[in-house]
Amino acid sequence: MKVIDLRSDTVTTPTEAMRKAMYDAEVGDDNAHEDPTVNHLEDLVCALLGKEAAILTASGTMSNLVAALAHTNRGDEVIMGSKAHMFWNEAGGVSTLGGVQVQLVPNDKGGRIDPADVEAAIRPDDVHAPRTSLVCLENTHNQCNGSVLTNEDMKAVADVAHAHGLPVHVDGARIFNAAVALEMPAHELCKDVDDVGFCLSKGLSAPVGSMLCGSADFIEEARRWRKIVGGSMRQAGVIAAAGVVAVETMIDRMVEDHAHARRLAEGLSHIPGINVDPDDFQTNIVFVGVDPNTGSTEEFTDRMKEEGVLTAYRGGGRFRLVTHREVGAEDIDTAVDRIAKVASEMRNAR
Ligand code: TLP
Repeated sequence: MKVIDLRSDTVTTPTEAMRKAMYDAEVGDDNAHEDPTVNHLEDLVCALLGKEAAILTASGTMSNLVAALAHTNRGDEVIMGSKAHMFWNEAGGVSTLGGVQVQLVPNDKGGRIDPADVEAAIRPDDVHAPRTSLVCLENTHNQCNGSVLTNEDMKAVADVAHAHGLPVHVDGARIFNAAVALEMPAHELCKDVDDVGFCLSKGLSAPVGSMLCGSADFIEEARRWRKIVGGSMRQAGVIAAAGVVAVETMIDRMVEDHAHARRLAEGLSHIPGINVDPDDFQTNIVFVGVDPNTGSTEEFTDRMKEEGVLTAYRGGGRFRLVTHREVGAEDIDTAVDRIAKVASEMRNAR
């Protein structure tokens, strides 16, 4: 039985072209900013994101962490959405290592935060209050069905933040999914925010790495913080070489992942016992609700695993499926059939 791995787009493996580029990569010491392949990748992503400077980090978590560390001081406060990956899934790094606390404002279904809520959350200059020093957005928004923030959504928050002298960091782990879904260049999408981190190792299929992009001053500061957290690598051109292939060849094909997510959601929407509205999904992430009359989400996803369909983010009555380069249309149809079988067997057993 072929296993269909829909746990995440992080499961994608490097392409032949990436492996070859890694083998052939010209390298130097990136700790001294002397690796020609890393420097080339930085130039490419600066042009793509419309920012002055960039650094390579080990992961999306590290990009978010060094961004927060570079923007804040101990005792400060960071504002972010109530469903932010930075809050839920990054082991509390900003608090643990930065000594900052987080204030959450509600995320709506589309992953947006309300600029009025941000305004209300900004602390007054008062000895009793921590200092607000950063506002974070997430685009696409993982927990909110992979939803896309438009340039206007991000600008509305950035206008409030900037009026208070605060920078805006975007956890853009999947920013190119957003740009592709909006049919808009990423630099246009990100022009009103200060910095953006994005992952090379998700839908872009590179094996390792993330890029953080922003102003030259900010990236200089982030470079220090990357050193402090142990993320300043040496001959990192071996990693960057795959990143170059990723940004040059893997962005446009994401339309396929989005079409497959749509096909998946439509197929699943006809299955009794689970709840999926295809209109909820704009990119490559599909959350599926399990009707309590069918059984528990844990039971359902365990059964799916036995049928060779892997999922993640299970709990709270739902689980997540993510499309990527290594699942084709046929795999999607097979996954739908297998999930239909599980749903029917579980319903009949009750
Ligand atoms: N997301 C992963 C993990 O949560 C398991 C996934 O499978 O979706 N920001 C966002 C929005 C992310 O979704 C992720 C990873 C990260 C940051 C962190 O990236 P990594 O895993 O490279 O540290």
